[in-house]
Amino acid sequence: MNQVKDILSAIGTAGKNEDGSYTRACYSPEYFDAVAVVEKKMKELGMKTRRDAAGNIHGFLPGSETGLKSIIIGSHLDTVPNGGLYDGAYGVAAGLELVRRLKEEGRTLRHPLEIYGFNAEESNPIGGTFGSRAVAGLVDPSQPGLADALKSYGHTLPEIMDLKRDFKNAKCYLELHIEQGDYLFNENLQIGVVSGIVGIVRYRVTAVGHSNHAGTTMMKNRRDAMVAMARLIDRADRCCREIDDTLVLTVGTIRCFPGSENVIPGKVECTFEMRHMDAGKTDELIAKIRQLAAEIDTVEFEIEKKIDKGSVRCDEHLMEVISQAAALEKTTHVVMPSGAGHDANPMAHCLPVGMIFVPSKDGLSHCK
Ligand code: HGY
Ligand code: MN
Ligand code: MN
Repeated sequence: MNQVKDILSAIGTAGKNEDGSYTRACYSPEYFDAVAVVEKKMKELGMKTRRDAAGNIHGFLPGSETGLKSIIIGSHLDTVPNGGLYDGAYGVAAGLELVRRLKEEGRTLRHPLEIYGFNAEESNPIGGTFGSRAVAGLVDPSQPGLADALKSYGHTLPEIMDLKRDFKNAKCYLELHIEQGDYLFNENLQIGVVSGIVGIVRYRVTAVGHSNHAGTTMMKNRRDAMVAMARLIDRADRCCREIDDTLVLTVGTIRCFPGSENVIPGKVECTFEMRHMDAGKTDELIAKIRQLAAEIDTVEFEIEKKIDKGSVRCDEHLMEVISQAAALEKTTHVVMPSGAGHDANPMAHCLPVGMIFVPSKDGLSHCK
C-alpha cells in the first residue's frame, strides 16, 4: 500500500502554519524539524545517514552488487514563506517510499540508492539551490555577503567549499516534483517527462531620482523614482510578451526610499527576474529594458545582474526510460520543460538528470 502520503504528512508536521500553509526557511528550526523527520525515516529503513554543513540530509542504501554507481533521488525540504505541502518534500518522500517498498517486497537494487533532502532551494540570503550547489561544487566563494550569512547559520565558507563531490561513483539523479504550473492539471495528464529546466536571470534595478516635498513640488518639477520605475515595469512587461510566449518577467520585490507618505520617492529598488530555456531570449529582453530605461529621463537607472542560472537539459536516455515506464503503467504523460527552478539544475552540471512532474492542484504553487 503506497505510504508516500504518510511520509509526506510526517514531513508536513514541520513548519505548518495556522492557515494550513508551510514555512520552513533555510537553516531555520522548522527546516531542521523536517530534516529530523527524514533522518529518522532513513534510519528506520536501514539507510546510512549524514547531515552536512549546507544543511542537507543524505541517506545511503547499499546495492546487491559492489562497484556499481549510485542512483540518486532528491529534492528540497525548505519552503517559500506560506508555501504548500508538496513543493520539494514530495520528491524526498517519494524516495523514502521507494526504499520502503523495496524493503517490504524484500528486494535490493543492484545499484546503491542515495536520497538527498536539500536545504535552501528556494530564494534566500545565500542564493537558491544552495544545498545542491554546495555538493555540485557551484558555490562562488567570492559571492558578496555569503561568508557573513553562513556565519549567522553557524558555518564557514571552507566547510561549504569542502562539500564539493566528484560524483564519479554516481550514475544519475532523479527528482519527482509538482509541476508548479497549470498545464498537466488543465490537460488532465498524469505526469510530465521533464525535458529541461529554464535559465533564471535576476537583475537589481534601481531608479535614482530626487526626494522632495509631496505638497509643494509641482508635477512638472518632479524626479519621482516610483513613477519612473512603474513606467519601466509596465513597458518591460509589454516588451517581454512581444519577444516570446514562454519568456517570463517577474518584478517580485520593491524597496522605496525614504518610504514616507509625504516624501516624493528619491530612490526605488526592484528585482527583475526573467526565465527562458534559451539565454538569447533573456539577453534580448534585458537589452530592451536597458533601452527603455535610457528613454525615461526623469531619473538615472542602475541595472546590475545578481544571478544567472543557465538552463539545463534533462538526459535523453532517462526521459526515454521514464516515458517507457509510464507507457507500461498506462500513465498518461507528456514531455515538457520546467518553468520552475529545481535542485536538478545544479545536479545536471555533474551527472545525467531525469525529472518527473505531477500536476499541481488547480495549477497553484508557492501558496497555501
Ligand atoms: O523559483 C523557483 O522556480 C523554484 O520553485 N524555487
Ligand atoms: Mn518552490
Ligand atoms: Mn521546488
